[in-house]
Amino acid sequence: MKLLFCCAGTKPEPWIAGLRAALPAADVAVWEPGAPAADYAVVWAPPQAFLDEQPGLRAVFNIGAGVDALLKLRLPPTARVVRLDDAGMSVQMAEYVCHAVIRHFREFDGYEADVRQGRWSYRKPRSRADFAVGVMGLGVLGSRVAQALRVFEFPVNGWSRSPKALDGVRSFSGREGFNDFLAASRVLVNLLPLTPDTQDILNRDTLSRLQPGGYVINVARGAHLVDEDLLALLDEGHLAGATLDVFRTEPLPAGHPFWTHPGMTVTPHTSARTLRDESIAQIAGKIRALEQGEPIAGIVDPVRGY
Ligand code: NDP
Ligand code: OXD
Repeated sequence: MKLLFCCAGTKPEPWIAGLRAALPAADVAVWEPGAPAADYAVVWAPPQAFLDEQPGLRAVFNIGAGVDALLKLRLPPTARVVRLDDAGMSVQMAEYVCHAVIRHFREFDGYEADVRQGRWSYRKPRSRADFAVGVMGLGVLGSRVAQALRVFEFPVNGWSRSPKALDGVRSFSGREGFNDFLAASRVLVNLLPLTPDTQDILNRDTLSRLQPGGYVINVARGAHLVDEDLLALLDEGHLAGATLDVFRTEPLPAGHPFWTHPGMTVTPHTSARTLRDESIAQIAGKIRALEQGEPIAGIVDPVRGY
């Protein structure tokens, strides 16, 4: 069985060594143009030429959870696209989002600014009942995030395509449930996949429906958010701030207003990193299952887009 590795911006040597150790019977190599036909591919942002050269691939393993960029390419007709299924990402995402929510709720940025100026001052405690958090997307990452927020006793709303039953999380679903979900939320966390249905979903109309003093946390994809609409609602005072980890153009271009806007916290697409060892173990386990004719989790539905 032959496996090719083709991941832009990723040092291949440790991945190749790890994949060889996990799959001793496999022939594992870094893709180069003209490579012989392979059965499986491990990819991140591969060139179209790679996929065109490998029409016989049985499965393409994406070393990320989001497959929006991969699905824009022409894929081998029989290849299943397989996303990373947690592999150590959900706990990181829960840390990141809880940190952002708590930092905002407890006004820790205000305290940091005070202390830097030598000021010992108190702020009035806020009621967490006034800070309902709405989590868009209750999949592998969103459901973990929603449950982590419940530990801190925030009211938590969740929105997904199909209804969900998560302990302590108020479930809203479908287009018909979206406006009620927004109206019930003050802090909005985006963990949707980027698909034609969800592109630009964070816009003036939807963000205006959040409770006054709303706060936006986007950890999914930059193209979910209409940048100018967020900036306008911040400037008008309907929104209190935002924490953004993902952007339409990455790295965030120099001079973009998000770098310096007060109330805005920016991080460089780092909320949930791909962990090499966990990912290799998961991919190798799935390849062994496929070789035995067994079903695997994490197969992407190309029509749904996630
Ligand atoms: P999943 O596929 O497991 O979950 C997606 C969720 O979104 C599901 O609950 C699904 O509903 C819901 N959903 C999809 N489309 C719609 C829609 N049109 N309306 C309402 N709900 C919808 O994805 P993950 O949780 O694993 O990951 C989510 C995204 O997070 C990734 O696609 C990626 O873009 C981003 N990500 C960002 C990272 C970062 O470092 N910033 C790291 C990893 C991922 P249903 O359950 O009903 O199908
Ligand atoms: C992912 C990401 O989709 O890192 O896994 O954004």
